[in-house]
Amino acid sequence: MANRRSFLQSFLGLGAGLFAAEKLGASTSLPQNHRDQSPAFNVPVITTEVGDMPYTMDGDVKVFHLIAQVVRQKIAPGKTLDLWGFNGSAPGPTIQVNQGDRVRVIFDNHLPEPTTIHWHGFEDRIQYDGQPGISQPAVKPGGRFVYEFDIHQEGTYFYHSHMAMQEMAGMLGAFIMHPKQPYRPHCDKDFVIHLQEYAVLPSNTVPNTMSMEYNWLLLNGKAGPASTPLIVRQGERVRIRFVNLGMDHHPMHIHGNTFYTTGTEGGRIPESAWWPGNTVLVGVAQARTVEFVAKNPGDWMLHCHLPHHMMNQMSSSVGKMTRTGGMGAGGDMNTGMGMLQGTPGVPLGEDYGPQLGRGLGVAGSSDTATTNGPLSQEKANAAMGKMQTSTDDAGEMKMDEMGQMQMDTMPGMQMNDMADDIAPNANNVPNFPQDAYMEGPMMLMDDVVDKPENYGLNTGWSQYMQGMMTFVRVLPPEKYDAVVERMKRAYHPNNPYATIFDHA
Ligand SMILES: [Cu+2]
Repeated sequence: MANRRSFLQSFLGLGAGLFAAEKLGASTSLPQNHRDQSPAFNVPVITTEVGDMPYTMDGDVKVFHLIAQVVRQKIAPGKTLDLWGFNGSAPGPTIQVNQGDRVRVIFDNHLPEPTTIHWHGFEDRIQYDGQPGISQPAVKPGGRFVYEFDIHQEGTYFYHSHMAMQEMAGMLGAFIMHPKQPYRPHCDKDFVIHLQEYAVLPSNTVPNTMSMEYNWLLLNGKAGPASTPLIVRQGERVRIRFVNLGMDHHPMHIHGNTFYTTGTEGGRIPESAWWPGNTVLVGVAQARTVEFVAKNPGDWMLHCHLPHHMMNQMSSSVGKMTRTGGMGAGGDMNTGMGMLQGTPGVPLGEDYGPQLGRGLGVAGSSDTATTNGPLSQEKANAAMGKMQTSTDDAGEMKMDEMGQMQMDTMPGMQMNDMADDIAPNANNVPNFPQDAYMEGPMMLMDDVVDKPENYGLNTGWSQYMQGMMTFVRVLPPEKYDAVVERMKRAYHPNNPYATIFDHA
């Protein structure tokens, strides 16, 4: 009881200004197996990768300092992007407050153009709604605007730039309002997952916000296998809040469990109206909250079920027609990635003729069909060179260079034994290749993406995790303790879920 009381005190902000430091620390002593009998209480949400925004107290006002800025962010091994985000990450860190709080957000614009922040779903005064030119002047570069709210709602809300293209460059974050009357039944773990997509041309670090097609699909700013699994103790009741502030809809699917949808971007759904499923469609500008009791042990996949959203760096090297002459394998970069050009300038207009998918070739040409055949080291190297590109950053390996390297000399990365993976007659089989587009499964990157949350996964798991894919790891007590012990050591002794953001 003492643990729970001190937890509540710190969580409710009775220790002024200590919220960020203490609330998660207390979560390490969450009681187990108390769901039905014990009273419900709020637990802070966990936003893997991006974490929480700290605050200070000014009297009884919680004060957050929100900074819009350029952020350099590693989204996958070998892939670093220049995004626009908040306080060092895109999405920005999560803001957590309680129903009844008075909240001030001091917003500074460190971007080179005007912006405003919209508070998505807030029922509050119009002057703090963040519509540039309508409810407030746009905040110019170097400028500041102070937002102030009386929190009377509960649920999963968002903050984001109200400039559409800036939003697509990463300017979004979660704003969680914890209810005065805690939700029942009590949840032991409460996660936030942002769903995002970027279109990034090869050798580029900047997303094309004009694109309607995407080749990088992210959970909390990371693509699989760099995404971070949700660590859960067997028997816990788990809440996951999916947030979608992108251009696509995402049917989020969990293996091995049935969840109930218990909330939307408008707050809690009455229990009589919850609906069961294993997939929930999270539309643009929506939140969907799901809950389930994690009773089945295992490393259960949690992923968007759109097939193209389970891939990284998608290219038109899929399908039989990429291996034969006679038909283009995709538009050039400009057309395939949706950059306006030509007459009449419509990316997929009739003036471009029939094409398949998006191309990764040289601008103005079609993709070159590649031949299939026995997998020599040279072929593997060539395929590597095309798969990913990266930046000119010192210290970061360019994928082109990697393509020239012997795989076995690259620390942590190995090519699979592909000779075993491709059938000798593969070229004669209709529809080949589909997921063998790397001339074999993806690279084995277990070591490259190693982190405490991945401890104990089956060797080779990273070859089959891409895009919007991660795990809910439902761990029996001993295994759970072993993983959490490693998280404590890596992040914070009292705060195992305080993930340290991996910038670049
Ligand atoms: Cu999706």
